Amino acid sequence: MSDCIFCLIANGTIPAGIVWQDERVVAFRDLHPQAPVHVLIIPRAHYSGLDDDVPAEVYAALCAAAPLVARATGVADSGYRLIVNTGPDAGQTVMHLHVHLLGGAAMSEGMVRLA
Ligand code: DGP
Repeated sequence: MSDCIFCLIANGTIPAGIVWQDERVVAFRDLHPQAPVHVLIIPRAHYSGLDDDVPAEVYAALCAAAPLVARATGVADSGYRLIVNTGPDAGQTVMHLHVHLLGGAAMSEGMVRLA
């Protein structure tokens, strides 16, 4: 989608701190980090969120990317948390499916809330 900020990041039009990518998935640093390591993992293809008939292979690619992104950002051994905000009550602000990967410090309750 031409007006989707994450599509523009995925296709290189808008710069972002990309930490890992392959043919299906791009991972980049969140603009407003909630943890020492806060990366967004997105599919290159546009889906607005979990309710957008996302093919199973897209979920597989996102999940498979997570440990590789964790390794690339140095949190694979210390641990990390994955979060998918869905809809207004969860505080989803960008309507392009994305997985938050958080790590780099012991989790506190505050790090769970990403609204
Ligand atoms: P969510 O609340 O789950 O929709 O999270 C969206 C996240 O996207 C939020 O933590 C901030 C981040 N974000 C929004 N715009 C940009 C951007 O232009 N660049 C980057 N790197 N992150 C962005």
